[in-house]
Amino acid sequence: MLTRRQVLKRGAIGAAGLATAGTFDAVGALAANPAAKRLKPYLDRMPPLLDNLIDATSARGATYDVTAALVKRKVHSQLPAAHFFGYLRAGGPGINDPVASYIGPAFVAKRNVGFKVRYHNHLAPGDYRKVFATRGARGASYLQFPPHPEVRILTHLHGGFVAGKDDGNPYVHYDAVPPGRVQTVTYPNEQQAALLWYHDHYLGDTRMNVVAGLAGGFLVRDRDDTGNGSFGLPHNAPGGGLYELPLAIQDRQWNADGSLRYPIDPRTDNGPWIGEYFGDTMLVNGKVWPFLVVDPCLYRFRILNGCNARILNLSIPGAKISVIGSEGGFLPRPASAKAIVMAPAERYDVIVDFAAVAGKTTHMKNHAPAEPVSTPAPPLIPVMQFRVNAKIIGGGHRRWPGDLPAFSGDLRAQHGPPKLSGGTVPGRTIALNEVGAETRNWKLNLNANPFGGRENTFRETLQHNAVEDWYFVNTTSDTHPMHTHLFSFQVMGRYNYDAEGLLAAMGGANGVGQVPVTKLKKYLRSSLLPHGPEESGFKDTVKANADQITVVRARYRLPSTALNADGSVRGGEQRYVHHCHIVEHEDNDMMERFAVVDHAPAPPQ
Ligand SMILES: [Cu+2]
Repeated sequence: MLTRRQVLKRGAIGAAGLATAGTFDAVGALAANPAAKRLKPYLDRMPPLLDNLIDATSARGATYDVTAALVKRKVHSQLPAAHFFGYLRAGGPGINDPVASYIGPAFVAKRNVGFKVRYHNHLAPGDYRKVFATRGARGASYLQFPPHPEVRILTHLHGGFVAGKDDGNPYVHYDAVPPGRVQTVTYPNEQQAALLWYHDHYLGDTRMNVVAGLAGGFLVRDRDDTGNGSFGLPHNAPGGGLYELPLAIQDRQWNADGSLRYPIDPRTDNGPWIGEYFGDTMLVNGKVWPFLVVDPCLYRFRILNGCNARILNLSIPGAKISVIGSEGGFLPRPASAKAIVMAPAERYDVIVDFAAVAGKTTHMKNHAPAEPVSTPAPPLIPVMQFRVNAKIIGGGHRRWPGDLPAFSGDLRAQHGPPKLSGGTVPGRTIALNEVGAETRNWKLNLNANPFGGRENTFRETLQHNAVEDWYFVNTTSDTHPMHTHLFSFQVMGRYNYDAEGLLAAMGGANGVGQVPVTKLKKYLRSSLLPHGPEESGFKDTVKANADQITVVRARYRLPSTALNADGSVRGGEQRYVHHCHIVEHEDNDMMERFAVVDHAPAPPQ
């Protein structure tokens, strides 16, 4: 399977090819896909996902079993049921349950209550062909697969503060989990309340495994965020209304037979490859363009951008929106917002007030994000419908929450400005490169070093407990959502810079390598621009925009499961990766290894 990643390039069908779909229709571009046009929106109820939980809040040390298997699900009432990959739990929806969502069970964890999970791979050879049965103008896309494509998986807890061996990353588990095998992990949950998610991370096939359905939610609760109305937050009443709901948003394409459509480059012969996957329908919690009946009061939506590549810009006309949290937990203070721009894997914790639209219908919409965000995605505006009751009938309230819990561990306040703005915090550059865009030799990497095979030893070596700034230097023409495993960070801000000048001076065959931070100074074209108000908390995924250097600050802490009794790093080092979360990019080498050790040299300055 690995040869697929190593051999393939995306060819000429790049981002621009998808955006101007006219020349691409023979192999399944958006314009050539009639299935979406026939689908009537807002026919299907949004699955709340709360009926498929693994409550792990009380059983310290318990073990839960989750099985990845071929499932049959129906994503829209006008489409037949079709095959997906699903994570299943005992007592949850079965293999053949058209009503259920393909999204996996949501774990509910409690801070400092650890547990184990066994992820079983029950996917069989040939299951790719059952999911990706695209019949395009040039035949079936499954002809691109080898005759017996084995489905390997590797489950990563995104946002999880875990030891390297429990992380589910290709630095530790390069060969992933073959069919019939089990991945056993320990989640200590030594972290603040937040919405995490688990999803596949098998290098080279992540984009297929995720688009096929291998993802689920993971909610951490703590003293501040009990889920029972702490801080006046909307919550789910037992037997009553549901006021705290996950919204997992994903774009997908479909064939008329209800099966997934993944447009392909016809010139490849060992698996479908495109530069970015953009859908022409939007799903929330596993249903296409669903509706949700709401009361005219406050809701708490835990929004996940679960798309492979699409950057969302979400708004709800008539409703008042306030962002209270991001990937790492609550913000220091709520941030009111007209729209929320979310790249793949970003999560926002949002309060929405429907009072002003009582008795009416409103919609969540997705408009093209404004600059400096840059994305080749074709437009896809409708997301979901809200049918607002005239009166509150489920026990909800309209009392806007007051102060959020005290914000702790603020690295921004404690350590001053970044080095390039006169500060003293050590910095490290991570250069984002795209070489030969729109050509057959298209390739991506970080720091001029493609992730490559297991023989690649290039990595960032980080000292346990050190505080550092990372400078994501984007030399490409698009926004990339950069995601760090293990640690969450604070966004310090962004500098505009002269990308062409930097490329001309320091670019090689693989783009720009790891430049000492101080060498970036002469290319800056602005002072440090402030981060958005919704970026004021801790995050694990940040939008690194084109023509900008995005600075984030982190402390490289490790969980107890990665430390010896004397506080030293277990095994001498703990291994992780960081990468772009456009899944097609992550599969195409835009990923880098890092290790946390007891004593590391300072980064090049
Ligand atoms: Cu990317």
